[in-house]
Amino acid sequence: MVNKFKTFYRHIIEEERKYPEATGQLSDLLADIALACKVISLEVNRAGLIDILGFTGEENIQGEQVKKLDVFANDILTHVMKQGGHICAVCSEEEENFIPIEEQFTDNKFMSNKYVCHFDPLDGSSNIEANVSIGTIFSVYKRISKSGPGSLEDCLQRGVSQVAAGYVIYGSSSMLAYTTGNGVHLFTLDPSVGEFLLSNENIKIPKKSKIYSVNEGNQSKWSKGINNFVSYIKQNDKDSGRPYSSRYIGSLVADFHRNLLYGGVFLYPADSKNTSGKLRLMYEANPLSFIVEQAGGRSSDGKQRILEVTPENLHQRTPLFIGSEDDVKLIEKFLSEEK
Ligand code: AHM
Ligand code: MG
Repeated sequence: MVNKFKTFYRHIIEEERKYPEATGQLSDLLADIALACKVISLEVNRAGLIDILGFTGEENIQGEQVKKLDVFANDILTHVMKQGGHICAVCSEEEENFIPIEEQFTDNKFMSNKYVCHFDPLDGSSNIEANVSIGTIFSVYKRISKSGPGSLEDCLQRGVSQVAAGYVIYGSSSMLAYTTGNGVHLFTLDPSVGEFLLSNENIKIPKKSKIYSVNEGNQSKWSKGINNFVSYIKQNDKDSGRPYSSRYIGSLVADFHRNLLYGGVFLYPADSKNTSGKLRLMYEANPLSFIVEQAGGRSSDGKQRILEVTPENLHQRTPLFIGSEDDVKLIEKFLSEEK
């Protein structure tokens, strides 16, 4: 009963108290992100009612059309981050370059801007008009440089250096999942009190699953290894739990969230058209990989652990195989045998 009524903020404060050297800044920063996501959740829920849907006519730097809600989500997250005073740079999937942020003085107190945040402000936005679940993905790193506004070096760190990561799914209810490296915890937004309330602590993803999530329309462009894996899991063999069921929403946060809870493997491989895959290392793959590993799962680009990939640019893409440990290992095996 006690745990059933714990707010996100109380949870992160209690987590932070386990570390005597903690200053409380990370808790404040995560609370700021949650606040921005509550506002986004409200707008997403109202999207069908007000004239906010539709294209702005602009393209993001990936060459895709940007919708108004993407712009809104990006603006609110950036604004809240700048205001909070804890970060030296914001990186967003919607912005070509990172936004450096100056140190601030608040109430005559110097705020050390020791963190960097990365956001995919509204992932799966092609689904907005169909009322399909979409989400915000975030991750937090400690800065490398000593002071002043952040640098590219601060922003381009390997996923293993994340100090926090999470996502908010805007679905039949809005839910927030996060990790600070001490398990994955899930909260449900109660709109009447305006708080994310703890719903599951220490989520563990099943080790093996019966679900695969992939855009099968790309099959003719896949490598032999991916084709062999997908053919294999569709075969009938009761002992090894085949065939698997296919579940693909086309909204990464929604596909990932379902697989986290039920077990499953999500694949977005490289193919003959997208030779580095489609998804972004810094905004999508790294935060979800931190979460899946904290939940006992696995994440790989087919050759190595996603979290160990050294990034070269903020918008770099990566193949992604993520989910239940045994299934990701099986994909890696099929890929290693294709040569
Ligand atoms: P985006 O909305 O940030 O561009 O995200 C990319 C989306 C993911 O949510 C989803 O997993 C994937 O693109 C689906 O791609 P596809 O339509 O090629 O299957
Ligand atoms: Mg995205």
